[in-house]
Amino acid sequence: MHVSPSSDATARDGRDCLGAALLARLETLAGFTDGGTALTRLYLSPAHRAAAGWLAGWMEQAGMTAHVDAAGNVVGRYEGATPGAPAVLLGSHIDSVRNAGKYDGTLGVVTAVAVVEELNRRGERLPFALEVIAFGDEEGVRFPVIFSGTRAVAGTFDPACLHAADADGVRLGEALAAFGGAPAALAADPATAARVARALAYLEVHIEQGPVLEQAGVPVGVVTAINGASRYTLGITGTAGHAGTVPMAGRRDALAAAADMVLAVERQALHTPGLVATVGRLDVLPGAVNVIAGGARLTLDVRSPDDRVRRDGAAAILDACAIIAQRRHVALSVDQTSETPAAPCTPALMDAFAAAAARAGVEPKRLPSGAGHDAMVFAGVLPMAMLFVRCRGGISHNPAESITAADAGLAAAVLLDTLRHLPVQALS
Ligand code: HGY
Ligand code: MN
Ligand code: MN
Repeated sequence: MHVSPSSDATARDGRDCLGAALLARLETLAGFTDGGTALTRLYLSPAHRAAAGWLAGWMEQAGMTAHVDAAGNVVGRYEGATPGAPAVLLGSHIDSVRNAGKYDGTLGVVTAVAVVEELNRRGERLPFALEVIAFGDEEGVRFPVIFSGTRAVAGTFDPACLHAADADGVRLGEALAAFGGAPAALAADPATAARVARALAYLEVHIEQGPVLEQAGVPVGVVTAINGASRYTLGITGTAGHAGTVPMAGRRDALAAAADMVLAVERQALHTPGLVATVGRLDVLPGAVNVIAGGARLTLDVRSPDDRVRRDGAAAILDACAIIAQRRHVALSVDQTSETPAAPCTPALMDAFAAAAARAGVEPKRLPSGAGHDAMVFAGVLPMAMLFVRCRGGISHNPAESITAADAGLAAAVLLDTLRHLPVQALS
């Protein structure tokens, strides 16, 4: 990463050159997909394994030792001035949603490796080690659990999630063993993968996934807090029947009940300040044009910067769904699949990011994150902070996700400069 600190123009050219190299790496990484029209890379899938292999190779070229840990994360380590010194953890995730963009998660991993590559090129060692971690399960799309890899590193892994099954009935533990992870070790002692005991902090670069930075005309932002999130799976059981013969009155139509519930979710969130709620997936059984739906299953995602607003909002939504089920004489089951509290970022690290951005000539905007991130799993475990990068139109979880080479290069330069000026004393 040839970021020369000489003149502003030269520094900017160096950053743009680096940014173009980062985008090229991200293009290559996007090629590891599970198929479909755009990028889909699910936890422990063949595409995840291929991406992990490519990434480990690049990490080693960049001067790190690299391995896949018990939970399927790719971990690269670059020693500090004293071998075996405690590490600052850097990274993000390389799993994606379905039909994803190329930058969600991967930008944070590729930026972190590029920073190590530059330090290694210069033969520069920091007062601490660096560990770059590519988490494999941030999105929680394949299995009905989330942050499996991140929680393993943070020491909060729940062995019960090894039994979570995907849509094909494959259990997470089985898939992890096939991937090269160590489910038995995680089941016996979840702390086997924990890396926080000898870590100083966690820093993450990530696209904003919203429009705030672009509207403010600012390339990078410092995250103040990450919204909390609750996820549920709702099951609705009615009575399947012949679409042509069953009278309308008295039907127990599971899809019609689900439709009522989806609108109840939207209504509650629209009328509750600071609350967002989404039904992202709806499966219908048996799913035939001439059959009244006997069953339906929907996912529910509820978020807020305020944990009380989120919990009260989720409770109100579930109450409304129960009333709809009763009125329509269908059965309703509710399974909460995850809950992650809102996570404030560490002021000293936020200030370190802001100072580095200022040294690069950018006055960063401070903003909350509506999206969840691996960083939130480290709240209360390690000092943590995030640097956001502007993305076009705030579009994300969409193949149209887009960033510029200049912004990517700036983010890498800011991350490197933050590490060179890290207030280590303020972190203990
Ligand atoms: O859902 C989220 O906020 C993140 O993209 N996993
Ligand atoms: Mn995402
Ligand atoms: Mn993400």
